Amino acid sequence: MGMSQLNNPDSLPRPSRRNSEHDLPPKTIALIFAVMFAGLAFGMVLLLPHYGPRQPRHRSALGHVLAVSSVGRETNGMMWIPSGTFMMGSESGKPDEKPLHEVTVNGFWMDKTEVTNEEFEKFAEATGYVTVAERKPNAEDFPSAPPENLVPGSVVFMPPPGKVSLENHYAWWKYIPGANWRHPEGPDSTITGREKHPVVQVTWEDAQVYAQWAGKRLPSEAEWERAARGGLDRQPYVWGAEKHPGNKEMANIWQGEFPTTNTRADGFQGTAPVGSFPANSFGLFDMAGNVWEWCADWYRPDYYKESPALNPKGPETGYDPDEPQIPKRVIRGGSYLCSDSYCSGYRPSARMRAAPDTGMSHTGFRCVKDVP
Ligand SMILES: [Ca+2]
Ligand SMILES: [Ca+2]
Repeated sequence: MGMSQLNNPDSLPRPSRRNSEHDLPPKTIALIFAVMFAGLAFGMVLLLPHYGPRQPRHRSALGHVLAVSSVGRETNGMMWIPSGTFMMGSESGKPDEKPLHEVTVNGFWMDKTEVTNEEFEKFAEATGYVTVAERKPNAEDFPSAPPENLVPGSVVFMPPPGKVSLENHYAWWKYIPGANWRHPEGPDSTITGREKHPVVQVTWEDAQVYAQWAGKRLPSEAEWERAARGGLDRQPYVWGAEKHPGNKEMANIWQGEFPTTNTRADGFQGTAPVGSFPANSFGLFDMAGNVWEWCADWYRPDYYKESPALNPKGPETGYDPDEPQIPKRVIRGGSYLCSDSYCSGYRPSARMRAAPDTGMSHTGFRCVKDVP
């Protein structure tokens, strides 16, 4: 069984399969499973309350059962990502994904899912925090903007009525007054009924404040990619090599012609409730698609040429050649707007960047935590 199958419940070893392969008498099988489940229960009692590195995976059939179970090593909605060495980047990806290079990161805990509206609401209620999009922009920060444009708001995806050049992203991104995390598409929109959807319209600064409040932090870009790959080596997708294993849609992305025609083949036009698609081998949901996720690092397209091999934390400053005047932070994982014709940003090696003071309707975050 390949590791890519670990996230597919249909591929877990089953008693019937083992029985037919080895032709064991029923009593022996019963004994094996009694021992297995007793060991499993004991293991869970030992493991669950503790922080620390996971046991190494075993390759036997029994080991697979245990490995799949230890992937469920969860505390307060966070999964343990064991320390490890992996190949970061891609040989065949975009220039900023090169060179493919070896990186080692220490173990850490990571939120199983993107932070949801419900979770962000708890934070906002507890702290009274007002997000960037809810504040009136300062005239000093935007000296060239006419005063009537200095109104709170955020950037919203608005599909253009017809075919447009993919070079001009202003054709589908609009600054909408009154858009913020409570009203993701503008003042008339609401998050009611979207409690389990990822929060959007949060800036890097908003995400930082939330993380601090939660006793967590944003992941480094290397931690994010290590977690997204789920222990798979150099695979194009977070679930493995095939785009549609078993003909299934594995992530909430965009099917059809971007940005005009979304066929919703995966069932979702916009964001989906977190965890609507299979988890990766580390038990993390939506590491491909749904919403982009803020990372702690500054973005530089050439960073991989010089990044340290151990726990890289990103460059000292941000640089986006397309907008050199605006330093950007890294976002990862792609979103419901990622199509193969346009960004393919849901690949685990794909890098993207965004202005840290700007919220968007396709960008959220999740947090990580170190071993205390
Ligand atoms: Ca979709
Ligand atoms: Ca995501």
